[in-house]
Amino acid sequence: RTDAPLVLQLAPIGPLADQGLREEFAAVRLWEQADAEAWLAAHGAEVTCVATSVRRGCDAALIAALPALRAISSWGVGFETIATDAAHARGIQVANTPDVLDDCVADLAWALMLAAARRIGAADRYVRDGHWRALGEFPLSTRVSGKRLGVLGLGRIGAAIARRGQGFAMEVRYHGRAPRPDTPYGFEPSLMALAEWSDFLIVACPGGPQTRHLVSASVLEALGPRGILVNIARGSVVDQAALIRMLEEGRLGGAGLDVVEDEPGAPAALRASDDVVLTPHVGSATRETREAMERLVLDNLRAFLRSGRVLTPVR
Ligand code: 8YV
Repeated sequence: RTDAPLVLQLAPIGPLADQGLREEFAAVRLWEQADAEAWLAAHGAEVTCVATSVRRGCDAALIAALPALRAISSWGVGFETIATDAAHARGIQVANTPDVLDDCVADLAWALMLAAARRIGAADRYVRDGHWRALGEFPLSTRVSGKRLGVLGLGRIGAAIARRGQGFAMEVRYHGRAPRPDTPYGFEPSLMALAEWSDFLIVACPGGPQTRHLVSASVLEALGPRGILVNIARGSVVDQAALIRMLEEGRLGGAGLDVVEDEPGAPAALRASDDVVLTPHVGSATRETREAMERLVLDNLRAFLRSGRVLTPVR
C-alpha cells in the first residue's frame, strides 16, 4: 500500500522490537542503507514515524530532515539523546519506555548499595584469591539496615528505590526540582543538605545538561568519609574526577556505580579501588524488563497509528 505510514528505524533495538518493526511496520532500517544521507534526501519527506533508542537518539538535524514526522518511539526511559524540544515545537510526539524498568533498576540500585556497604566485590575476591585461609578474617564493613537513605530524583525509579527502604527500616529523604507531596518521604530543598544528612546517596535523576555534575566535590564532601554514593542514572550527573579524588583521599566511604562518564569502560582509578563496586550499565538489563521495553516501543507505535496518541509520551 502506498498510503501506509513509513516507519524509519534508526538503529537496532533488540530482537523482539527489531522483528516487530520489520514484520508489522515494514520499517526501513536506516543503518542498513548504503548511503543514509542519500536515502534521507530521497525519502525523508515520506517518513511519519521514527523508531530509535536512547543509545542512538534522534537529533534536531534529523528531525528537520523529516518534514512529515509525527511520532518518535524510543527504547529506554532516558531521552537526553533525543531533541525533544525540536520535536515538540513541531507537534511531534516523543515516547520513551518508562514504568516497565522501575523495579529492575531499583533492584540494581539496592544491590550496588548493599554490595558497596558490605564490600561484596572485595569479599568475593578475598575468597577467590585464597586470602580467607591465608590471612584470616575479612575487614569489617558498614551496616545498611536502619540507616539514612537519600535519593536524588524522586521520579518513578527514585520512588521504587525509596519504597524498598521500608524493608530495611531506613529513613528516606530526597531532593529534586520540586517537593512531591504525594509521598511519605522528607524533601530536602538543597542537595548539599541531603548529602550531609545521608548515609547513602542514590542518584536517580535524568541525565543531560541540566543535571551535569550536580553531584559535585562539595556534595561528595558533605556525604563524607563514611558515606556511600550509588549511581544508576547517568555518569554525567557525578563529577567523576572529584569522585576519584575523594575516594583516593579517603574523604568518601565508597561508591556503587552502574554508570560512569565516557561509557563504555571505566577509568583505572575506579577499577582499582576496593571501595568501588562497578556494573556495566545493566540497571534495566534483565530478560523480563528488556522484553517489556521492546514491547512498549512497538505498543507506542501501534497506539499512535491507531489513535494518533502514543501511550507513554515524554513531556
Ligand atoms: C539502557 C537506560 O539499558 O532506559 C535507559 O534510559 O539507561 C537503560 O535502560 C541503556 O540506555 C543502554 O545503553
